[in-house]
Amino acid sequence: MGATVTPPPKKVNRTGFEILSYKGAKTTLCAGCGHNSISERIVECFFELGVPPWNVAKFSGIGCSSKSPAYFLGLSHGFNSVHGRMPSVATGAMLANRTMLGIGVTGDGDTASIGLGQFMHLLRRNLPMIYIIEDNGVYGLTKGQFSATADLGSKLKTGVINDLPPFDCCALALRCGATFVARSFSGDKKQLQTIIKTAIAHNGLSVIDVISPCTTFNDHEGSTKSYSYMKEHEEMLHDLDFVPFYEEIAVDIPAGEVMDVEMHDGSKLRIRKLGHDFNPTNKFEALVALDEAGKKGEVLTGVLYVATGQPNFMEMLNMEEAPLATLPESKIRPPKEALDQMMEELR
Ligand SMILES: Cc1ncc(C[n+]2csc(CCOP(=O)(O)OP(=O)(O)O)c2C)c(N)n1
Ligand code: SF4
Ligand SMILES: [Mg+2]
Repeated sequence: MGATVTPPPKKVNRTGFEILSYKGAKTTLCAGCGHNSISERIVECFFELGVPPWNVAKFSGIGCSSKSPAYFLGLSHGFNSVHGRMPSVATGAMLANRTMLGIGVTGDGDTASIGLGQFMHLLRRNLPMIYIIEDNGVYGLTKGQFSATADLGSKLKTGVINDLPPFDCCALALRCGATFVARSFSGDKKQLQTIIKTAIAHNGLSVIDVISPCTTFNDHEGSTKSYSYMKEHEEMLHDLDFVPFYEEIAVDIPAGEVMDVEMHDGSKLRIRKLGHDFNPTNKFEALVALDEAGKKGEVLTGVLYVATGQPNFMEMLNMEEAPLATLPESKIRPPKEALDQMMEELR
């Protein structure tokens, strides 16, 4: 008889789940599409932080990007809504059950073209959810027309040049009230992971604009959303680390080089200066930095703004902690006397 081989123990997270519990269906997106890398980062972040997948609600609109939620967190709740209308669906769902951790994944077309009005109202409400824009500058699903985030002068494969100025979703998010605003690149595994983990810990709206090249329609010479353009023009604001609340690491850090931002749950976003003297708690600095980078054709990545301690939409509305569907009749129906009094007043 041969010796029995014991398989290595399966890696589980702090809540006892394997990474398999965080995966979704096999992707149907094109090979090399940036959106696939973002799905992989979402899987890793939720697994590593030990978030139970059934406590997560996924939302999307229409587009290649909006198909992504099928490819991560297969055990979570999900709603694939109408083109550009994800914010209102997500707002309703999150109000109905504020115990859920909400994550929306959408495209630049879904957000900045048809969905711009919905996006702006989401921003001013500080709804506690993560809102990821998979930004490739085109409508990938409908064969690569320019979207409203396409840069001035960017060229399509057909040779057509974009002659309209872009909407910068991060600048909009800063101006209209989001309390965590970041930009990253689908090809930067570590930075994107840290940003998503921080967004998971943030109590408010987190907008993450991820430059996510479309290999089929917008990854050529002349495009400003291609892998090669990003490699040459990405300008990192800082080096980032995320320390979860359950894992405090004591490291000796020379004063002045590092800034820790304490998140709602006690986790820390650790920000180490690179070349820039930049304070991500100052919204005005972020807007100026974006404007200056835009003029030079650079793409600034990192955490542009973080404001902790601001009331989120549910707190402003003084909503019940419990999901609305679980409330007893005594809490959702006015008593008979109140109805009688109302009728009396209408007489
Ligand atoms: C109301 C409506 N208008 C137009 C369309 C056609 N349409 C489907 S996806 C899409 C754009 C998708 O672009 P984006 O959100 O950037 O996602 P990507 O495919 O680039 O990831 C459009 C215009 C639609 N499905 N519904
Ligand atoms: S068309 Fe573009 S955005 Fe859509 S899956 Fe293919 S590479 Fe990705
Ligand atoms: Mg797009």
